Amino acid sequence: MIDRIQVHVFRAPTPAPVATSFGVMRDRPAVFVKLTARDGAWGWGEIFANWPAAGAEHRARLLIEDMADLVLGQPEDGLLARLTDATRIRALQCGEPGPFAQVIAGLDTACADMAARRAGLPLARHLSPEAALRVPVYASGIAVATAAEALPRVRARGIHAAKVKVGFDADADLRHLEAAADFMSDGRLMADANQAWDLPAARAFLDRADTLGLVWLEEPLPAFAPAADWASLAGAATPLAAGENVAGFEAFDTLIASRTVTFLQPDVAKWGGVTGNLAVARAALAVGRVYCPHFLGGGIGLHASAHLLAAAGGPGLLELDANENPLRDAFGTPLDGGDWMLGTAPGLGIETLPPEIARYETLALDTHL
Ligand code: SMN
Ligand code: MG
Repeated sequence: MIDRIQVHVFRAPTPAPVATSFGVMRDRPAVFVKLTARDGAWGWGEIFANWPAAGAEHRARLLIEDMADLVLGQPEDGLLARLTDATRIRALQCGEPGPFAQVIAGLDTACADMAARRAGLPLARHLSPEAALRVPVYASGIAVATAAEALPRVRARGIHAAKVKVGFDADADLRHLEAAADFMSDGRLMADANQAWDLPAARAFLDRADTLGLVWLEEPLPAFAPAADWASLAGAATPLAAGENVAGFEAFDTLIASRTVTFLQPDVAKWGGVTGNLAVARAALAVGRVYCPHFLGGGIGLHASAHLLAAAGGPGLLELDANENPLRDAFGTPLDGGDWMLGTAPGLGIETLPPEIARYETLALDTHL
């Protein structure tokens, strides 16, 4: 039974704002949540906080002030379904299904970490006894205009797969993308439009990029674009990727059944936590799709994404933000060449928040029975 909720909000300055087609991240936020059970067992999770810019502190307060009464005194098992159902009306009344789902995602991850710790197993092995303890990574968070400087640094780290952001200026994007594809010709290159285009613009981009050998083109359309639009792009030589802006089992089932997206990218901190993301991953793999967890945040969510990918299996890649972020790196970046090493510690392998991030803390809240 959950006895205590502790939530910590951090904001680290960033030397290089992360630019996307829809906006710029001017700092690096993170919301880490710890659940403690009556028997003393505990687990960590991460709640999505990248957007809106002021969202991190709001999610921590939403958890403590609007949801804790439905978490404390409840069993850890079945939290995702129970809390999703129990908060449905509150989320509707607040007009905030996203933040509620993101808080629940972090809580579910904490419950999964707790359960694996109780079993004395790494989370990946608790979810799947045969899970590998290393997964391949790709570098992300790179605006295509900066690829000429960023990609050599990525490859010098032994990472030979990278995703660049497009959707800024079509001609300039393609000029930079062609150079990036040439540089990555012996590696793997992906592009992410972050929902920047309508169908004609997406088709025009694909017509010019389809010969570059991209492993995937991510979110060429808004997640809410008609399925027929997604389907009309699916005939291109470049496979499509999406998922970071999809939430709910039904929505993912529909996306997977549409067969328009080859790479499914749910985000463990945005919806579903470990429970939801593992189910989506397995459903995708069962029909020959690929699970590539979306994640661009702090260290707890990244470790959880690595364990999820290892547990799900398949040819997917772990997203590793190439931008400086002390709220990620302080938890360790255990790379061996282009692989992330999970280690054999119980759960996520995270005992306490690294002391070096304390100076970035903006809010700490704590409530218990
Ligand atoms: C992304 C989204 C938001 C901020 C940075 C990067 C991107 C990703 O969609 O896939 O990481
Ligand atoms: Mg993306």
